[in-house]
Amino acid sequence: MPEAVAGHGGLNLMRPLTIYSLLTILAALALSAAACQPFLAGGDGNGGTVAAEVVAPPGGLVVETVVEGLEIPWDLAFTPDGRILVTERPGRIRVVKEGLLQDVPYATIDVFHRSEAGLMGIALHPRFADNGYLYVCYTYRSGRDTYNRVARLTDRGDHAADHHVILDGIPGDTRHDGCRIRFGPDGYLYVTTGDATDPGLSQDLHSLAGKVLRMTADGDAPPDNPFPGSLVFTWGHRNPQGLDWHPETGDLFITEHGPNRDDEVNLLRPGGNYGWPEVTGAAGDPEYVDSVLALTPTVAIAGAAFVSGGGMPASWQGNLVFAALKSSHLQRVTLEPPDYRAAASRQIMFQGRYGRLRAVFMGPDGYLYFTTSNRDGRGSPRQGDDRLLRLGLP
Ligand SMILES: [Ca+2]
Repeated sequence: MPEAVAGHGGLNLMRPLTIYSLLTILAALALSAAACQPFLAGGDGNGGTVAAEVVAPPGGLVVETVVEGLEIPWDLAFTPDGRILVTERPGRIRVVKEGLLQDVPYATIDVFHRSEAGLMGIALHPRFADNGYLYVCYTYRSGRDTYNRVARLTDRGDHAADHHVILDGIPGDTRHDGCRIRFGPDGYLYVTTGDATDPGLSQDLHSLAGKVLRMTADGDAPPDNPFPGSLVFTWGHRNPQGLDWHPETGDLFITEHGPNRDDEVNLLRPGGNYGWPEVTGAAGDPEYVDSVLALTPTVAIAGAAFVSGGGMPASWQGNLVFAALKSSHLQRVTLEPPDYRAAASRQIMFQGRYGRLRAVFMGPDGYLYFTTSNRDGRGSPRQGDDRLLRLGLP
């Protein structure tokens, strides 16, 4: 017998069924509405109203497992001679040679591995083929204090040696350590730093925390940095962990973890203040730079890369792909021509299929590489985790 008003305590099979049916109908309505209305308007620079379309794994593309059995792979680098270097957060650089993950680490680094902290970014010097220089960013302890640093290593074939610190004393903590590092088209090294859970530091131009830093390969300030003599390129960041340049325009974009709202994709303008902790997303305050895209609810936005290469479809070229840790997906953002500075549409892919995803990297072979992060203490490890995966045309 149906019950008009649900009471507590009574055994009633009808009620859950009814609610379930109602939810099913609502979900179906939502799906059909989404299908009829593919995307909200983009390109108005309002930083975050572009709706995401959840799509099945893209037709024609395949995902291959490159290697498995990694532990919290955080970042990747491809050497000119075909090796893949993978940082593992506990403090190892692993090497994939001729498709095989070598048992012996390429390098072991003494890091402070706790919660989100540890060994993170890796980048090769633009003239790596000549000088063998590679750079890493990691967390360390000094007394009772926690910091991050950038160090240079030298390739010795099967291993790396000559650990040389180029910048240290970046405020750190067990969370919000930034540490994505990349050499730009201008030959300078860009380093993201987090607020080290002290948000006020992001608004302090004398602190290295909550910034994107720009430096020479020796850790010095380039002559054309926006604040003379300072490494600071942009400020007011919370915890940026993705960084790449648009293949056509050369614009630098970052992804940045928001608090309980507004994960951000930002286009960096030299000297720009991106607002944290005063504002988030696209606040419309002239003192701060609005985000290109803001995601609420947050997805825990992580690594990011622009697509450019023959292993990916023509329609994907110039799209920004980023990984989501918490929401366990890849997201593809199409930017609005002709200047590619506003989001036009976005798609969510592989929802939940591989678990938490962290690094995204455009391989020199034209395929898009990404990594799982299910062994980081916040996921559910599956067989083979963590994995390095490759997405592309068959
Ligand atoms: Ca911001």
